[in-house]
Amino acid sequence: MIIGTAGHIDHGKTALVKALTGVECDRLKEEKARGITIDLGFAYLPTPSGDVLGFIDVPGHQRLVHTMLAGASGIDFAMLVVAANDGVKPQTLEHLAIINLLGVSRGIVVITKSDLAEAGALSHIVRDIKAITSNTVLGGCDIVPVSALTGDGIDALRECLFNAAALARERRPNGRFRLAVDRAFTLTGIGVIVTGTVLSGSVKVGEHVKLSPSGIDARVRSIHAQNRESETARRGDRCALNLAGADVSKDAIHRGDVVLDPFLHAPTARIDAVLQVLPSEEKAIGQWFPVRLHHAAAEIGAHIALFEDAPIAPGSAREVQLVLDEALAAAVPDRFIVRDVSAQRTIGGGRLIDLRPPARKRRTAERQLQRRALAINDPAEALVALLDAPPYAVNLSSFVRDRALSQAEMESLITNLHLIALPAGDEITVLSAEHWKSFAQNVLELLEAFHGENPDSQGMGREQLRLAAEPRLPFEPFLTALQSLARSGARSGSIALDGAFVRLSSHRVQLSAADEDFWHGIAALLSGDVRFRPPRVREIAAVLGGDEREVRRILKLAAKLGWVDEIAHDHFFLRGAVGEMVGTVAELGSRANSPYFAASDFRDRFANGRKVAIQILEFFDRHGVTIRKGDLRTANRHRLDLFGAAGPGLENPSGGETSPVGRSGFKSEWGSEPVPGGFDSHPPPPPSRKPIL
Ligand SMILES: Nc1nc2c(ncn2[C@@H]2O[C@H](COP(=O)(O)OP(=O)(O)OP(=O)(O)O)[C@@H](O)[C@H]2O)c(=O)[nH]1
Ligand SMILES: [Mg+2]
Repeated sequence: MIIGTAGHIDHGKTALVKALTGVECDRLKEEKARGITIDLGFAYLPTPSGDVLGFIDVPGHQRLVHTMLAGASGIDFAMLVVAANDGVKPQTLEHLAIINLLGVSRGIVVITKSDLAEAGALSHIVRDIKAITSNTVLGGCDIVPVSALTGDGIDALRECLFNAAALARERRPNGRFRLAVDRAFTLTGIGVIVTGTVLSGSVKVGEHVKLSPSGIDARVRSIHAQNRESETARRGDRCALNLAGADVSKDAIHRGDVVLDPFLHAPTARIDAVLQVLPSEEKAIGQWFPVRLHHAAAEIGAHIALFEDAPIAPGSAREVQLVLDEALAAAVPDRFIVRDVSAQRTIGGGRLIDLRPPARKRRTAERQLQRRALAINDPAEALVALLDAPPYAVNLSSFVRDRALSQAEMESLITNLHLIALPAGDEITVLSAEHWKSFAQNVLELLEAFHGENPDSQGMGREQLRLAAEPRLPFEPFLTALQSLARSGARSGSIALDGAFVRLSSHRVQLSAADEDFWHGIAALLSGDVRFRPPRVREIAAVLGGDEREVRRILKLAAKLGWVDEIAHDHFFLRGAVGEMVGTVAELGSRANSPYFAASDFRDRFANGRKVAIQILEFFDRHGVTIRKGDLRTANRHRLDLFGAAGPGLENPSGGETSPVGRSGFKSEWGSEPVPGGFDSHPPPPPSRKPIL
């Protein structure tokens, strides 16, 4: 358990910690000379049960509230100190307000200097203390008088703290690792040490971490947890980490940085929050109000953006957007405090609810619904509410990252809430079972309507389908969703994918017998060794002895059906050959040291001459398969599957093997299997069914 002092200057906080632990926290020369605390002090006290209590001693000076905040944000238990001979003073109130806003729900009030109390004074002070704490987290807590000078009451107080520690909820190391740095220094022969409180998760010696927001990589060389050498640092421990890494130095690390699991590194400068304004504030908080934002041990300039025009009245709470001067390493639902820009007073504080809010459309009804869901502390409850608000699909990977949840916690969200997970690349998008069902239904209805209106079309363009389908999914999860539907469709006969087109499995475009014969004649001329330099319309007509216009008509029809692609005017390539060439683009574009390739690199693979090679590449440019930069190009991995499927009715019409690189290109595009698959996956899978992640 970490105990933090709080209270007005000179009220005896440091003397109290010394009386309890024997440790003198005021070590700086200036602190000794002036008799005040300037920086945070740390002390430890072993308990009879073998535990260790950590103490953070903070300054009471009104100009050092920012330092008090850096210390107070890592504590579990507050020890609010009031001197018997001085009573309640401004920083007694300000520190109490801060403890309250930080949600430090456990604590005690200690009346110090009881030896200086005049007769009858104690009862007055107790009355005042009850009055100021009544509507705060410390309301109804114990109030104990002590004297650090005579030792009166110290043993009883120590006993109280031991009891509180024993009652403390066991802090399981849940979430991913985060430690808020309050000090960084170098120890001769050891290296860089950072100290701070572990906010979530745990870390072991030897593990890799990142410093955020700087992004510096480090390895944990050794750990001291609660003042003892340890293999692990856990949530709630005060720790010293010895960090090693090429860019790790004392000067590169600052108070306020966060050491974290590399997965969590995603600093942000715009955050939605719930802000509670203190009743002591004289004026309402208006639009774009400038503040100093305190979060964990960090302090950053920020502005408050309101979602409504009316200012926030003192004593009330409102959702706001915090726009920060610099990026911050935060998590939901971390607490924060805001103070005025001249650092004279605390204005209010609250909870962070969304680390990546949109900059625009902040006031829409849709966004309000999302904020209401995001403001829920419990991750499972928040996710359920979020999945029930538009757009009904949530990027679970960023949801769990921004709440610092572990992989196991993410998996149990999917299982316990019976979510449909759509993995795409490194990210997982989820839908509720109910919305997945309506999505699947809607896709079927849209395709049916499309075929009705376009009977001779191969299918609906998948982007057109994506934009029409409800709920609307982002591009990559949408592809995974279609794959899933197509796979389940193989059993229940529903949808099929032909490259960039989607159709009902039952939909077939029929050619007349004569056209079919003619097409087979043409296809034979386009396939085999010549598939990368096939004859043009005129040449085909000459060979087959047919009319050029007829050849063109059949080829245009075949193009509509996705069997061929018109690379240049009157120059048609079989879809399979185009797929193979995309495979080569994928291969050239994934070379580790030179992902950009020249037209000649491409031409050399197919021996089809410079002019044709350039026409093919320009065709790929138009379809977004390649990205052009001057005379060079690279592959656009999001489009590599556009020409993935060969035309129906022809077994491998190109007559060649599909290049293995092309195949792997498609595979990586589709990512892993969706979970669970398809229409007939309802009712939701039993909880025991482990998601494929
Ligand atoms: N008589 C008496 N004096 C005390 C007691 N506790 C502290 N003092 C004296 O009060 C003065 C201030 O004590 P500190 O412990 O430094 O006060 P503080 O709250 O830590 O002050 P800041 O950290 O600067 O806010 C010192 O001169 C102490 O010796 C006490 O119980 N009795
Ligand atoms: Mg002090």
